[in-house]
Amino acid sequence: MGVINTTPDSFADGGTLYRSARLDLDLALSRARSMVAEGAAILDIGGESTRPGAAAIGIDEEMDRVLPLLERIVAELDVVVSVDTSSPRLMTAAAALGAGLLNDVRALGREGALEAAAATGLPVCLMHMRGEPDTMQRGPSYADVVAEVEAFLRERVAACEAAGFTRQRLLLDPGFGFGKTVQHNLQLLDGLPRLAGLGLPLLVGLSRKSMIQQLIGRPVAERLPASLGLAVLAAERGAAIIRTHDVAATADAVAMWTALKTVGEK
Ligand code: 7PM
Repeated sequence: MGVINTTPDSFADGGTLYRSARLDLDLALSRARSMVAEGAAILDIGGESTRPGAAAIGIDEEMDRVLPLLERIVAELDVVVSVDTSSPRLMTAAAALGAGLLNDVRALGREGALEAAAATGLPVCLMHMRGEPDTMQRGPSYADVVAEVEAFLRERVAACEAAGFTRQRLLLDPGFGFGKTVQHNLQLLDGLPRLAGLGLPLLVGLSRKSMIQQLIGRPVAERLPASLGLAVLAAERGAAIIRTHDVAATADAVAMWTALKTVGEK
């Protein structure tokens, strides 16, 4: 899953897709095109910055950042487009324009989101987040982070099934960095097999995240090697979808893991 950040402050690529005050559509589309060429099966586009401390933006601004790009990608590229949003209105609009996956960092927790997502018929990624982006990194604490994330995801799956979702429409994500310390992130990475035990595909987002800075002091521009290591570690522990800013490099790293996994199967 390739990440196309359409937020001006997107930390991982420094808002490079914003040239004028508005998102440069052509630039974003060429980035989408190259990610598909590099092997991305899914492109994730999101308009809301979920940077710790980020101020929430209005729904109109979020729609404005996402929908024009979604339309262009659907029209011009052969790829599943995931829309990273918690907003029911945007979920409905995105599905109508050809989105193939809804990616909600709030696991359909917003008012109306469960019903709106169910009505789209689309698959949904349910991610765990503790609190809200503007405060989630202020001393998050858990008795047992893996158990608590598992329980949260189990509850969200049950809520989705009660709203009419079939299980095969659901993906789970522990939400690395969303209300977690470095230790929590490492415990969750080590505990992925337990989350895989829920029997649903796991999506993980570790690419260029701040745990790399906290563990080995790398600035954003120098986090690719560690991100590749984390991608392979996650694959080894059961991740089915790797969310990354660096598609070609990640595809190659995971291809080596896959080759080893399938050794002797020829
Ligand atoms: C600031 C902080 C900017 C964090 C961007 C981010 C995930 C996601 C994001 C994830 C799923 C980033 C994140 N992370 N969706 N959206 N899982 N499902 O690193 O880990 O892009 S935004």
